[in-house]
Amino acid sequence: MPKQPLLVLGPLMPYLLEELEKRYAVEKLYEEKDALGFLEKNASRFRAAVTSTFTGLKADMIDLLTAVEIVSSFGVGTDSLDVAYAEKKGIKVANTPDVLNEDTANMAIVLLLAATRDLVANDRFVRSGRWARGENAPLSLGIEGKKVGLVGLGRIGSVIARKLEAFGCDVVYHTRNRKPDAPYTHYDDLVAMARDCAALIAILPGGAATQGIISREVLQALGPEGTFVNIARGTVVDEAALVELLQSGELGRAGIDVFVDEPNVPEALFKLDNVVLQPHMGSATVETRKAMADRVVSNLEKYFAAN
Ligand code: 8YV
Repeated sequence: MPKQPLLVLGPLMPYLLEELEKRYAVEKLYEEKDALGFLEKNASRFRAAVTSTFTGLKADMIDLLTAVEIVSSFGVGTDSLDVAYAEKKGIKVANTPDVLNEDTANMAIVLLLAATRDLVANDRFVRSGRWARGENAPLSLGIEGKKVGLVGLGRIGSVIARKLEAFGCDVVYHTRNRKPDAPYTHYDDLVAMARDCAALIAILPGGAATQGIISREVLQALGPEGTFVNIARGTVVDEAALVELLQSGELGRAGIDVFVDEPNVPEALFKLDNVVLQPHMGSATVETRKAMADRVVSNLEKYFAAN
């Protein structure tokens, strides 16, 4: 049987590409000099395509994928994928949920602990020789018994909540609608939750509906003793306010894995000791990225087995 043609829209990790090439006749759109011309001539040959949260899937691309029935995306986030338009065009969009929950949740916990314990600043303190010269690092903050607010309580948020309980934290959450099965206190009002909490963790989807939901007012309510952690999307927070309030100390500390214009990070953050920065590493472990890749493949396999 000739292999099913498969269109890959953007660069993928080598393991995933190898697994796809074992099963499909892979063609890489991003290597075509004239992608538009290529699609005009060849789109009718492709029933399936692969993309990622990084490459995305916009309406203009969907219009060019004239014969595509399924797009399998690497990543759980769909904010860069026009899922509604694709489904309107009868195209199924599949992502990679669940397999990244634990490692992404661990990144939230790592950033919370690293920020509250000034881990990176104290590492620099030692490397600078200041400790050896007799200086002492300032005391940092504990999280035991503290109220920690989750902005979002989906698959990853629920795993973070479970891990926070193991650290003796009092978990509360804010979502548009209360989750009847959630054993935690729900806050309708995000500012009120920030005021009551020692730390806020953003773990909600990106996109227009959540744009800037963590506003200047929310960050100010969290305050000089508060810590903000973001492993969701840069767009969910007012990034300019975040930078200003960390500089002025009106917001105590932050641990940030995602930014509005990745990989470009506001340089003002580089000089600050009260912020821990990561290059969007939430799911970036060998184990989890392999599991995500396997999920991209199994999404396609399941589709073709049934169609
Ligand atoms: C992605 C992520 O893997 O899954 C998501 O939504 O943000 C990450 O896990 C990363 O963006 C690579 O595309």
